[in-house]
Amino acid sequence: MAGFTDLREKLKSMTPHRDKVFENSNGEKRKHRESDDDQSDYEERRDAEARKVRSGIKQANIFTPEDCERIEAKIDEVVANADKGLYRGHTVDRAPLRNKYFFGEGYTYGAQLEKRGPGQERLYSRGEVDDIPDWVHELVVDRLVTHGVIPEGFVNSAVINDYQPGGCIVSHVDPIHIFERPIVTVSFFSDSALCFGCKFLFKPIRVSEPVLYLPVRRGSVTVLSGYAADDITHCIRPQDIKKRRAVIILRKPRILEMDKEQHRRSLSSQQRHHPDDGSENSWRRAEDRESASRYTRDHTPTRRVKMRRH
Ligand SMILES: O=C(O)CCC(=O)C(=O)O
Repeated sequence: MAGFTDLREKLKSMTPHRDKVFENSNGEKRKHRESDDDQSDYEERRDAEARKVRSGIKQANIFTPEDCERIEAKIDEVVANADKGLYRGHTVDRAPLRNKYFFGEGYTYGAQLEKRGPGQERLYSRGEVDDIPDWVHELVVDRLVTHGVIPEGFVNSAVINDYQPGGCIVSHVDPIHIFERPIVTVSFFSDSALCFGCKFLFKPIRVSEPVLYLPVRRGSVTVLSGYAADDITHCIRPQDIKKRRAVIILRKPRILEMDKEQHRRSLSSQQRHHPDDGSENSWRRAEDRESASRYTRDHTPTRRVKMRRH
């Protein structure tokens, strides 16, 4: 039996790092470990990937500290309104150390547990979240249009994330079937970093080294498209939120073909079962049915399974 008497021998026999002897051009021999090759291959691949990510990122400093102060005061008003319960049901999404406020269009994450996950997200129907506040257009979107960052009329979804120190957003790709590119974010209150290509582990929370670490300073605009938006995940790590930070995410949701199909089907079934009596109530019922058909979150109050949100 090939037994090992010394554990160190056993470990040596198991390690993949076998030494090779290389001779360089002047005849000197030097030891080279396979692990060095692996390491440098890995680093090259990582650098190449970081370059691809960079090619899909643009950043600009458009908002002065004074602009930031005005916008931050408005964000505080949003927080106060939410605390007073002034918003519609799905405008506010609270999570530990991170609250989200959806305006214009909000999205949810799929109906049942087995159907949740990337690709299953759906837009809420119109009216489920509040409209984009005027100040977001006046103070933020219009400036971005003036500076040529986005075309006029591009934005119809504005989400505010408000992070407390240690808050985070796990690695994700903004759903490609929901949002057009680019994805535009503007940072407020404090400096932080957007990281690409991290893996999260939980209990306790740990995050792997990023492929790319991108500082996102107060007042800076970050525009993601191409590889940076579609082919690699991005996240905010807990260690990168040292003070309260907020971000406004400006996007354009696509009109979903499956939503249009569901809409068409619900309208024809509505015609069959509830011929229009012309009253305000019939109009409301039609709206409710349309809502229900597009609205895919499990509303059963007793079965709201908590999922990992970003
Ligand atoms: O906080 C940020 O800068 C990014 C937020 C983000 O990726 C998201 O909410 O989807």
